[in-house]
This record gives sequence, C-alpha cells and structure tokens, in this order.
Amino acid sequence: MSDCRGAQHEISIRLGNILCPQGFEVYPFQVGWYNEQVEEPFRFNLPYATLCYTVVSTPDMFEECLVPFLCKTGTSGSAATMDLLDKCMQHCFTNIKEAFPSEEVETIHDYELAATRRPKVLVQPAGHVSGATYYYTRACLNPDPFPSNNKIFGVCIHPRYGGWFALRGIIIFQSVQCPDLPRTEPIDCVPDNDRRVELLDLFNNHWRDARYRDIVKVDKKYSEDQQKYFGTLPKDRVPIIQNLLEKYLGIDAFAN
Ligand code: B12
Repeated sequence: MSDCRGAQHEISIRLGNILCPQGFEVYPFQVGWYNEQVEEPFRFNLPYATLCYTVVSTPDMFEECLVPFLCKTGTSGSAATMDLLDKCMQHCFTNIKEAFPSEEVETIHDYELAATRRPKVLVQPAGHVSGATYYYTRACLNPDPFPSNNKIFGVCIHPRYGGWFALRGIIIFQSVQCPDLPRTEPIDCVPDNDRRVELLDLFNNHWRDARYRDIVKVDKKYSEDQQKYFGTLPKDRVPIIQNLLEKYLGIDAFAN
C-alpha cells in the first residue's frame, strides 16, 4: 500500500499517453468520494480507496479520435446502422483494458444502464469529485429562484472548455487501492449566484442553442463539423459522414 502513489502515477501516465493524444483528459478519484455523493442505488460495492478515473472528451476528440475512427472503419452505409460515437468510445475503452493486462480494469460508459434501467454511473458527480468539472445544481444556489416543484437538472462546467466537453465514463482499477491520493477540488468557474441561475436556466430550458456552454470564456469550442454532426439526428447523419470521409480521406491522399 505504501507505494500506491507510485502505482497511481504510473497508471495516470500510461492512461494519459493513450487518451490525451486522442482529445481526452483523465482525472483520478477514490470510489469512496463518489459513493459519498450519490444515493444508494448508484454506489459501487468496492473498498473506499479503490482507484478510479473520470474520462472527459475535449473539443479535440472529434478530429483526433472520432474522425480517424470513421476513416479507418466507417463507410457511410454501415455508419448509418450503428452509433458511431458509441462504437468509437467502446474501442477506446477496450484499448485501455488491453493496456493493463495485469490489472482488474472495469470501464463504464456514460450511456450504460444497469438491469434496473438506471445509469450504471452518474458521470457528473464523478466529474466533480475527481476535480475535473464543477457540478452546479440548484443546491448550490442561494437564493434559489426556481419554483420548488420544478425539476432542475444539474450541469458540469469545465474551467477551460465551459460546456464544450462530455463526460464519457469512468475507469475503475479494482485491484488498486490508493488511500493517499490527494483530492483536487474542482474549479468553481461560475461563483456568482445570478450566473449560476442563468447557467441552470440555459441548460434546462435552452440547451439546444448551446448558450450554456459559453457561460465562461472558453479556450476552444467544438469545430463547425462537430457542431453539425452532434446537432443532427443519427438517422440524418449519412451526408455529414460522407462529407467527413471525403474531406479527411482526400486530405490524407494529397499528403502522401
Ligand atoms: C438520464 C440523462 C438525461 C435525461 C434526464 C436528465 C437528468 N439529469 O436526470 C434527459 C434525456 C432529460 C437528458 C437530457 C440532456 N442531457 Co443528459 N444525461 C442523462 C444521464 C444518462 C444520466 C443522468 C441521471 O440519470 N441522473 C440521475 C439523477 C438522480 O442524478 P443527480 O440529479 O445528479 O443526483 C444524484 C447525484 O448527482 C447526487 N448529487 C445531487 N446533487 C449533487 C451535487 C454535487 C456537487 C455532487 C457531487 C453530487 C450531487 O445525488 C443524486 C442521487 O444519486 C447522464 C450521463 C450519466 N451517465 O450520468 C447524461 C448527462 C447528464 N446529460 C448531458 C447532456 C449534455 C444533456 C443534454 C444537453 C442533451 C445532450 N446530450 O446534448 C440534455 C439537457 C437537459 C435538458 N434540458 O433536457 C451531459 C451533461 C454534461 C454536463 N456538462 O454536465 C451528461 C453528463 C452526458 C455526458 N456524457 O456528458 N439527460
């Protein structure tokens, strides 16, 4: 146990080497920190200090990971019959498992459901306890102007990318206990109550126009291609995928 920081450091470096060039970020946390924040059905039955990571996709993920995945595996025809992003994320998480053959690694995607139909993991609390992204809920408002019987969904904000990111899931190293892991608090980039109210209003009532994503000044946003891709229903994406294949495979052909 005494060298848990050494083991954790090595794991962080290896994860970073695999995922960062593809436009992801990873943030470590102890499973107990997460369990303390969520209700019983969402808790993991694992020792408190079990090492986990939150996986965040940044605006670069689209061009650095999804487009290359599409170029390698996709034809516009087959892409129409499957969720390309889910397949791509599955591929990335499988790569992670394979990179740690001697560890018991469990990966959980944001979209995975348990037998009870509940999400297997709540990625927003995971983002918060790992220090990746601050989770704003109405509980952090004072005063809270929303009617008490309204359901207001909470939203995470990234200090560099605002709302231009996604929480893709978590990685659990079941056999690694890291009781000495230092806890990094998430950066509260929306400290003002009126701005927090505005943020929750935009996320709950106007999320389609993406204004909530710009609640803070951001370093980078989704590219036009990416906004068009995610702003289109999966069933209508074939022409967009065709354009991407033309654009990127064309560029590759000229590069050689
Ligand atoms: C189900 C779901 C939906 C449902 C219901 C929303 C909801 N929040 O319940 C619907 C379909 C409506 C939806 C819509 C959207 N969603 Co959605 N959704 C999810 C999903 C799969 C699960 C969320 C969930 O069930 N929460 C359950 C409730 C009970 O959780 P909770 O309120 O947070 O409370 C628990 C804990 O958080 C804790 N808790 C309470 N308060 C606090 C405070 C703190 C500080 C902490 C640490 C913990 C804590 O206690 C509670 C009990 O366990 C997540 C992905 C995931 N696996 O987490 C994405 C997710 C929340 N959605 C997301 C997004 C972006 C959207 C949309 C904009 C559409 C889109 N995909 O572009 C819209 C916006 C919402 C709207 N206006 O409709 C993002 C949010 C990213 C962010 N920046 O926060 C997520 C995280 C997906 C992702 N991969 O990034 N969504």
